[in-house]
Amino acid sequence: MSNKNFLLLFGLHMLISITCFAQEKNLNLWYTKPAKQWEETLPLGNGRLGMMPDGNVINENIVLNDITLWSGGPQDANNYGAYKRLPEVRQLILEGKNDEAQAIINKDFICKGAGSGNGDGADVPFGSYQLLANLHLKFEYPEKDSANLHVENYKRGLSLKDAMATCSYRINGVTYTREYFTSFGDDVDVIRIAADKPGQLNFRVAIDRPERFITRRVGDDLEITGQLKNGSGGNGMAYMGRVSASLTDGRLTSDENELVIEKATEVILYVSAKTNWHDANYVLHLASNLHSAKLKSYERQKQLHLIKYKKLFNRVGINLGNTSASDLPTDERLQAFQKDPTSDPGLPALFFQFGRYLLISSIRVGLLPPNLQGLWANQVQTPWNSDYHLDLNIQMCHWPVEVANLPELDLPLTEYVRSLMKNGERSAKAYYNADGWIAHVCANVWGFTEPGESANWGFTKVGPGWLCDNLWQHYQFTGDDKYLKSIYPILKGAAEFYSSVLVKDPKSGWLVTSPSSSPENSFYLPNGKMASICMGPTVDNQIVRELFTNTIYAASRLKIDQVFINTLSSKLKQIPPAVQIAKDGRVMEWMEDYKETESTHRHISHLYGLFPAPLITPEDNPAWAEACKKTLEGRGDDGTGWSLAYKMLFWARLHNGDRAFNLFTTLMRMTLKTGMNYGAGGGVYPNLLGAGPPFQIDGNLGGTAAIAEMLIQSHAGFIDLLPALPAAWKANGEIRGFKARGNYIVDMAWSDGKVTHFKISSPTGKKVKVRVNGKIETVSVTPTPTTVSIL
Ligand code: FUC
Repeated sequence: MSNKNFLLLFGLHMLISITCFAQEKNLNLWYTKPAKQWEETLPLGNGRLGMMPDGNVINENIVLNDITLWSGGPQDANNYGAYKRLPEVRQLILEGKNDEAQAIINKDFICKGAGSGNGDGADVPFGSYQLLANLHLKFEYPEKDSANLHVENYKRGLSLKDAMATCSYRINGVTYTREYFTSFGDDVDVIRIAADKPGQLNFRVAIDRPERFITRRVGDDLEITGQLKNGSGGNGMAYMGRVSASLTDGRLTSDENELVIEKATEVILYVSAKTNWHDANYVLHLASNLHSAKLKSYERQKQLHLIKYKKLFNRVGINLGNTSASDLPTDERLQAFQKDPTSDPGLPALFFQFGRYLLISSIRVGLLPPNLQGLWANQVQTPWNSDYHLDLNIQMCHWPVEVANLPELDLPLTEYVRSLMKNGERSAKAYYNADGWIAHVCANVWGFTEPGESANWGFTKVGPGWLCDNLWQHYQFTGDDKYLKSIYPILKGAAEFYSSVLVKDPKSGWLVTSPSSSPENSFYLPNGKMASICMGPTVDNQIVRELFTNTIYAASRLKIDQVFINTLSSKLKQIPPAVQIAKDGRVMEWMEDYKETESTHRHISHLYGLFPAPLITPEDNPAWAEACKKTLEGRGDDGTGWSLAYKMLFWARLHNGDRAFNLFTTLMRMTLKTGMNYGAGGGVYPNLLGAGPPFQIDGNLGGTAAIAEMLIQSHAGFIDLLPALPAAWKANGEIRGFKARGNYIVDMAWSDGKVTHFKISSPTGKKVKVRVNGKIETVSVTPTPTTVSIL
């Protein structure tokens, strides 16, 4: 082909790929009835403030959140003498007396005091993430008796494109509408309530919470204030919320602690809220946010909100095909999907974009990473305190961030991890007399790094290494050396910790962590007793291998710490291989081929090397990949929401798209159950939020990451297009704006299971290897997208 023709073709495909991205249809969740329980309400958030309206016609309840609002307070719960018993514990493990070792851990290697309160820590120093308040809107309609209200055309929904919820209905020929958003503009909650006939709005506004609050009127506004328990008998974090109404007509008065609105046509409610977390001037900031918001028109506020939100949301598009199923109300759609998962390829696309929406809504640069429920909570005692679980959950919440082109949203996690280091050094000394830092399983906004209250879950030490994997992914995707420099002390501190606690296993000669455990799982000793304390669980070996490798790379790239590099390099050679295969062909979870106490346990941490780490790939080690498959077969295809999502990710890395898709179907099982579940039965609520149950956002965000992983991977030294495409998405599809490691942006389209064209750009411009339709090719990449046609 002549150059001219090539250019022509090239230009043509550029044009095709730019113009052919079909608009995503229906990026909406919607329902024909108000929410009956919180798990049906629609989540709004601007990274700090959250709001969940239930859309009730007469008594609307809107749960309000602030991501910083925690009870409890700082504490030092380290048992400083603990490390002195390490030799004894290690010896017992070597003698196969893990149960006796565990008894010592349970006595001396746990935190002092109440710890996490076994997941109910609201009233102890650990604390709990809590709801901010309930905002009540009590409507009156001309027909006095609410039982006789004849409501027509009821509809409520959430637009992912606009980050706005709406609700509309008709009563007696009057159409009422409500619009809600947590403004990315002036950082306040905004609710517009309107009637299409003049003077029809009559309602009262109240605000409260289950405990520790005072409500009062301040001028025309309503104010709620209080201080949560610090867990030691005193006052902890302070908060304030203020509700203000703007009316175009009608009357605003107040009665006791309620705003009373009469005969209005349009009312805008603003809620400004703040806590004193890292903000001594929170009252002032609350007032100034409210003031700025009220100076602007509703339309202007909405415009500001949309501009800021869309800057992030619009970076990525996904189209897996659309059918009429996408027009169904979301709850019905979920049910139809269970009957025929192939009938609605729009649902996985919606779920993917919902995950991106949740990330944008629950993470703001400068604040905290999302907790177990992101930013949404309706209780004072949230499940597991809605804390930061470091043995998988917080990490999973960040897995979609980079590939879904929201890299800045990884930064709060980085800063959070940095903030744990100081206390983590204290815990490293107390329990292990070790250098570096450790944070165990449960962490909070108060810097809790001590072990949990029980050896069988609280003593796991994957935290530092697993968190460093997340930080490393940000570096891998962005290639930002300044960031690498900024995280180096975190990596180094984590590597120092593991380096300090490695001991030589006299049997194998390997260096392994001891004592440790495999997250939340336990095993039978040959004498039939149960234990979880062991040495060298596979996940630790994989984490140490990955962390040391990355830390060595970082130090070499930054040209620092040669002596430390030498130490790590020499230890790295003595770490067990990433995988050891058991007699039954599965990956061994522990150094010994123990039988696990629960064969379908939700945690599968010994496949950490398959995902998120790139230590096991089917290309480089097919035997290990086979062992991973056998392991997954053993664990089965059910579990909590997050466990289902993790299994999807594993199968995607094993290039089995259909298996991942089946798990996705299970993840889409609709439930209304809220009791704590540790086994089978995870899914989603009608509002698409992940159900462990209870609501945990990791199921959403893990599922989002998994959908991406089915379409594009980049961990094995090349960009892999359609590595695990299920039959259900084969016919046609396209993605736009996804990121690959190396700071590439990738668009592609496919038809009949084959990539038809793709486009890769990179601000730095370089050559990259791409596997496309089974063949690896090298593609030159420039800042302007290069379209490669496969036709
Ligand atoms: C771990 C998991 C549970 C739950 C909790 C928050 O304990 O094993 O399933 O996700 O964290």
